[in-house]
Amino acid sequence: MARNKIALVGAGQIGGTLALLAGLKELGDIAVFDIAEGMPDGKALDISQSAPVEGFDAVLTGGSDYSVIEGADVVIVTAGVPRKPGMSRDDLIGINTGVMKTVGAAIGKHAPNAFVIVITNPLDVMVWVLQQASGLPTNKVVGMAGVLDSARFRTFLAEEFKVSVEDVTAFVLGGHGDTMVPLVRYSTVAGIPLPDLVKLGWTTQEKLDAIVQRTRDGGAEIVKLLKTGSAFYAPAASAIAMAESYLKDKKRVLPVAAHLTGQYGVDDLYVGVPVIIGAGGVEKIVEIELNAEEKAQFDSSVGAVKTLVEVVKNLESEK
Ligand code: TXD
Repeated sequence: MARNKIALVGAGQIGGTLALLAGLKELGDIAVFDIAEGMPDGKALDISQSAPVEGFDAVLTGGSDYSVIEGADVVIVTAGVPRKPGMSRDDLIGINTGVMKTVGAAIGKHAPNAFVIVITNPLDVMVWVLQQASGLPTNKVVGMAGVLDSARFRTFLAEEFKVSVEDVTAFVLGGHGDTMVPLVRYSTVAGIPLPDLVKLGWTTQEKLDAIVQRTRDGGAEIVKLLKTGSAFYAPAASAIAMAESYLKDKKRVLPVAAHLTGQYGVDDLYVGVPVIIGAGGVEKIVEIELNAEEKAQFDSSVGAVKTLVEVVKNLESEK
């Protein structure tokens, strides 16, 4: 069986980590693209030299010509500008909209059959722009945010409960950003919902509320510490989990930014919801019941995404 090909558009902090992880997991051959000349070639060469030590087989290529992504099975997009301290994700919108249009068109031309995972911020609107520019079907273009947001939630919960991160499941809905909706009653330790653990005295409601807030601010906490960029290890690991579910047809149920056409009362927007990812891309959007409070939070999150999509549409009409 021929190896799969994973193309990474953007070879910065997340792109480089994606290349290393894809190699270590033997997901396939890896093509790295970036406009910074020489840099993707350098990273590809460096990582290929880790292969004999780590014991994986993958051909790594890098370049600044879109021909390197030709025929890719998966494309992961991190191209653009990251946040600096004090900047909101939305400040990035102007620059990154232009980048998404170029990248989307290139994917449509060179990798029209790929499963595309967008990471560039502001996520929910960037994935919308890229899908339109690419002409790829909506079930093959998704955004990565929920896996990362729920991983952050799981990390903090495991720390609080002093249990393995593996036994903590967490559920996060909505847009990526300050309006994300961590769903406490669908989050568990080995199947026991968090509200029950409060009743059992494992934690208090106050502590749980603080963890939810820390999850919402998870990205900013890291930006503040790093000072020169945003998180990259956990974002890369999260996107790789999505790519792996597609390539291996694992049918994992993961929170991703998916294109909604009426589900959750939302039409033609990308918003974070649980989906099944398999060989068909997004094979099913899972619609869960939300109570009034959750629905209100979800709607306000959707409202924030909608506002940004309007900003992009206005950018267009100003031209
Ligand atoms: O949950 C999430 N979705 C995120 C998103 C979590 C963390 C970071 N998130 C966003 O990912 C972040 O706000 C950025 O928009 C992206 C990429 O973050 P990264 O930390 O990898 O940024 P870098 O290191 O600056 O890398 C971006 C690369 C850099 O090498 C540029 O030269 C390149 O993108 N770049 C381009 N590549 C191709 N084509 C174009 N036009 C282009 N413009 C810049």
